[in-house]
Amino acid sequence: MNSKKLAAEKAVEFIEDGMTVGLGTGSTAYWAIQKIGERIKEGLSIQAAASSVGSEDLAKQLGIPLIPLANLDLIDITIDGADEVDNNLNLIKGGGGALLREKIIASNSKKFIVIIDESKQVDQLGRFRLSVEIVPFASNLTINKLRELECDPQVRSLNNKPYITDNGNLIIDCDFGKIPNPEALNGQINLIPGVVENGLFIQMASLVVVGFNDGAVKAY
Ligand code: ABF
Repeated sequence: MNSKKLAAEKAVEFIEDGMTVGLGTGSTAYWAIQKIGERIKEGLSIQAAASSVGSEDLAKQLGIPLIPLANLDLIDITIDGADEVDNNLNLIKGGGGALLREKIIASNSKKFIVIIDESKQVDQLGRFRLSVEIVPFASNLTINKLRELECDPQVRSLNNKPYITDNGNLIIDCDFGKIPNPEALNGQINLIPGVVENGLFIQMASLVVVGFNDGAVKAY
């Protein structure tokens, strides 16, 4: 049973005609975009904004009408994955490298639905390294400031080169261990000059839809 697909398809049921829809990024959001594409073929009329170049390309292939982020005022509903979700609806996102656009879209959405498989549920955030997007031109200085927060910062790489985001920035993956106060850490990180955004999404989710390996789907 594909638990990511189950959660994604459940979330897509919330989309109605006329809505502006935020498209997430990653292997769970992939299934949501596929399902939206199917519903468009059946007559659903929406416009969508993508959180990454990858999701934009997929949406184009599926005939989903797109609107540039710069032209948007408000998004009705956004459906996106996460790397971890705790019991207070706090998230770690950013494993896919699209956290900046994802956070902008989520924070401008009337409803933000997070879709996960059961492995992403945690009691306390921090098992997954926290991604921090930084501007590249002063990277060592910014990384030193992150290190002062005691997190073992590592520059993300792809094919032996630094990974560059859709926005031309670097991703620093930081191991904070368990994060007892995500809200405070979010503030501390974003106060560092050179940091663009980090992957902590504090109580932004309206609904979490979880797919289970046995075929169950639960929302809370
Ligand atoms: C995006 O994709 C990210 O914010 C998150 O890092 C990742 C989740 O990945 P997947 O759905 O592929 O497990 O939503």
